[in-house]
Amino acid sequence: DQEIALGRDFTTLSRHVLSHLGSYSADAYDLSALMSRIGLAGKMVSRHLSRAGLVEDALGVTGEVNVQGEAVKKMDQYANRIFIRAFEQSGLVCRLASEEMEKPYYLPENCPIGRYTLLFDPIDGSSNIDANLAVGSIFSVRQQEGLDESGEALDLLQNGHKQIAAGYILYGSSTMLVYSIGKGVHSFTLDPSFGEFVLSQEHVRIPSHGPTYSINEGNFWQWEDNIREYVRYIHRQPGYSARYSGALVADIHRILFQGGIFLYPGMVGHLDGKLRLLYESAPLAFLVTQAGGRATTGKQEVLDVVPQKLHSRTPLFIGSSEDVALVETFLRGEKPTG
Ligand code: P6P
Repeated sequence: DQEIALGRDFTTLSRHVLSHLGSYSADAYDLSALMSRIGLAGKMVSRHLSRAGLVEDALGVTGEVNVQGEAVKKMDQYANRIFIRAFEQSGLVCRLASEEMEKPYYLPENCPIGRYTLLFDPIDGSSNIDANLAVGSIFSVRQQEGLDESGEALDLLQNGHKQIAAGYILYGSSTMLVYSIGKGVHSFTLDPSFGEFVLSQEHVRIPSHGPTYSINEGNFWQWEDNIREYVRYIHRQPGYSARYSGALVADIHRILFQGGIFLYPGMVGHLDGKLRLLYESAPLAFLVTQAGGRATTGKQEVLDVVPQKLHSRTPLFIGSSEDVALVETFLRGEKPTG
């Protein structure tokens, strides 16, 4: 009723973070302010995407390859700049690392040590934009350790348990922000009528099994044989549906809420697969694990992987615990019993 709606409308992102941290310490306020800046960036990316086809300099509607290629790059770079601008003069984040930047970007006014580092993929699945399909942003927050005078950001080359917060923004039929600060997974929906992310679900739990398997079967002959055996097995099982959107965030969102598994295996010539660890697989592994699911590279838990480089890739098998366990059975060269 009205009271419930009022309560929900006033559970904004920043207030939710504070309430879940259960304290009003400086750290809690910083993290709360950081999350609301991420929400601000998400609102701005969402607005730009919704006008992409109309705003001349965003996406060429002519569809010529060079314009589209350039336009998609423009959108990726535009979204990248939005995230950077969101943290200028914030005092919170000294360093940003993203798929769009070879080297980390430093905010001099917040450095030499501005507490946090934001790792992000500003637009994940950007090839979907000119098809007007869902895309997402993925973010991960880590504590900056040391002054990073070399600019090599070596303190980022640590495992995913170092993440303080992680989540994504899904620009779909509605714009949703799903995040965790290590105290469960919570989802917010952008209410465009007053431009706020409003709490839609607390303590999201992924089902232990689900009907969706999400993999690009166009790569069938590039996979190792155990993965082909797994997919042939799934084809013979009743009750599975193949869903693959080309945008990781959209596929993971479906699986987080309905159960199932997303797979991006290694391939011939790309044994580490395609997805980046620090700002794609690790934040999503943090989130799915917090919701009671699992994420593995096939050899180890994604959260345990120590990257060699900022843009290291890993294979990714992520989703419902039972469905991840089934893939692991095939990866061991075994067949499921029963
Ligand atoms: P493929 C988008 O380029 C992306 O990084 C993810 O969002 C998506 O899941 C994957 O790559 C799609 O890759 O090789 O299946 O087109």
